[in-house]
Amino acid sequence: MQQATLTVQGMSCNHCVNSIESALNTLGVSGKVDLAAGSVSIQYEESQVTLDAIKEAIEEQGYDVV
Ligand SMILES: [Cu+2]
Repeated sequence: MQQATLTVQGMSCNHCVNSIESALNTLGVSGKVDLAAGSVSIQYEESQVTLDAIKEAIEEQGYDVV
């Protein structure tokens, strides 16, 4: 199990949190958004999904992974 914390720009409300967390869930990634910090903590299996795919999923929702 890998853990990482991504800095994500553009998150401002609970809608953003839900969009990102459900996009991550679709990939089988457990993610937790910290709105105040502007970060997303993720846990994922490297054999199942790449960090690039996770970043892409967040960007597809309209946010920028820094
Ligand atoms: Cu929002």
